[in-house]
Amino acid sequence: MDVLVYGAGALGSLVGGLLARTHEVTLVGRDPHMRRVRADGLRIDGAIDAHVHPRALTDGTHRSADLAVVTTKAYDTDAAAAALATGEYDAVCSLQNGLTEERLVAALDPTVLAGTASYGARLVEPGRVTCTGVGEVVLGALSGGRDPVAERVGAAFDEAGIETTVATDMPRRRYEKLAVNAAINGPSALVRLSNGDALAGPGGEAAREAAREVARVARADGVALGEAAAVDAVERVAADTAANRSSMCEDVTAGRRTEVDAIYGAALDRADQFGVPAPTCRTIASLIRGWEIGAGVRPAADDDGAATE
Ligand code: KPL
Repeated sequence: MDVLVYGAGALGSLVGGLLARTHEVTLVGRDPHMRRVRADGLRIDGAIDAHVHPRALTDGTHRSADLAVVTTKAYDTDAAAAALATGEYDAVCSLQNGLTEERLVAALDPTVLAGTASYGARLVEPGRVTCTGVGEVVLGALSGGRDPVAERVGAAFDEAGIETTVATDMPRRRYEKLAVNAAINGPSALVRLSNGDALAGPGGEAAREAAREVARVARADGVALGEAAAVDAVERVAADTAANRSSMCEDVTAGRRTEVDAIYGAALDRADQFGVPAPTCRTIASLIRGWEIGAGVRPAADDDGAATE
């Protein structure tokens, strides 16, 4: 299969690099990483060892492939969609945090698959990504059910040795992932602790409550996700990634913009739409947005604390 990976940061490079063991892969990312991959190939170390030679570009416009995998930060989704809209793809699959797929659907003609990836990845230097944990890719039709395109993409991932599940219940899985992100990412970023320590400490109860709120929003949206199931998923991911720091914790530590809007913003938009109270998610969102404004990585705030770009 011909695959273009749009957003070759840590996770995109890992997934793209693993796919490149069996498929024709083009990575789209930033220099100096792309320059190094072009010159010396991409080295994967840590839990998986590989040295592969995908194409590496900094411009993802006017390309074509069987599949585009989107792995950008959630706030770059619209830019990714605009670039992909200039090319030709049979299918597009998001492996991003947050509920980004609807934005891809709004901008693109091809089938958009929903996906999650629990592989741990760290871009240690240009041209080298460390796999910090072998996880799983789950993908499937955005609105659920069986989908022949998802089956084909799942088979291609499997062929490349990526642990893959083709799921028929992506609406529930997307909300479960949102609950996990809402529970772990904000609280761990606020206390600057690893996922395990953040959940075990005094912030753990707020984290679990954020997950319960997302489960209530899911149910109001017609998706059967119980509060206990959402909390169980949080405990499982926190245990599996106990020593890792969440992407939001890494972003805050590095003084970068976070995915607060795609995670908490998405949950709160839906909470407001369905009239579900979500005070914990709202508090976490306002604290993270407040940090972003103070750090100069977010424009001034309106009354809700949302950016007024
Ligand atoms: O998705 C994650 C992230 O760091 O962004 C984890 C920590 C696995 C769950 O919130």
